[in-house]
Amino acid sequence: MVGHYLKTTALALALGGWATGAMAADPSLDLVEPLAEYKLYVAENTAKLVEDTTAFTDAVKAGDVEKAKSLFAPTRTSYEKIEPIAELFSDLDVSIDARADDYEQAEQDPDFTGFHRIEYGLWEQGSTEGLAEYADKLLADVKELDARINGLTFPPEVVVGGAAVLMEEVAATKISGEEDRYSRTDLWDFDANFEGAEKIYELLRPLIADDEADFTAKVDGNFAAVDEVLEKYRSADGGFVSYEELTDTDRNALSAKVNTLAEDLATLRGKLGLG
Ligand SMILES: [Cu+2]
Repeated sequence: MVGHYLKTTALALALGGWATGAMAADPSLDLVEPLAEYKLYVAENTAKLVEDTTAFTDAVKAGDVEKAKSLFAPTRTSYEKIEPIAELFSDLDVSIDARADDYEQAEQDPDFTGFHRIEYGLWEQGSTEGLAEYADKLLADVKELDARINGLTFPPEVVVGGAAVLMEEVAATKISGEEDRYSRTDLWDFDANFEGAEKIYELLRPLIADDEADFTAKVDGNFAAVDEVLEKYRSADGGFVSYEELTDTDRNALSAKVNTLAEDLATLRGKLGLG
């Protein structure tokens, strides 16, 4: 019954936008409110992304390598927080956040753009030479993303599924340190990815807490365990030390917890009656 009710609500959402949620008899069973709140969270992050990317690309264009390097990781966090729903803007995800391996000529490929292209220039080449066009493109792309969010429909199954998919990606590929390979700022991204996935979980948690107490206790515990590992690697400025400092023991611990989180979060859709 609960499942059926939620499915109906989800369908109404997908078909009719936000207003239909007002029909809900029991607001605690309603996905509309958490999804609306999640949309706000995303919008806050894209607004911050525009602000931070403006400062970052200004530094790149001013030729200030050190300043640009110092702004790289913190600028990315607001993007990494909304990565669970990146499939809703996959074209921009490619131009903003793709890796060199996605291109035939890797770093030399003219189509390789975005944060990681600039990261390559700053760390591998130690220069901002030739980066101005990538800076302009990156800023235009994040502005486009920010402008799109308001008009974007957030299908509940994508939001709920996205948290699990992102945890899977962290466990399968990001854990190898492939994302920020030139700057070694991967721990910043991990932290933001966990925060973004946890945000979704926390917004939905009240809907299942009564019926699934063992499940929520387990997921809560695994998020806390991940946090505990990451906290060991905090730097004095509130950021994170280089990914190279992560010990094998901690890498394995992280990997195990993230795998479990991915598996557990993958069952959330079913628990919420989303097919
Ligand atoms: Cu990313």
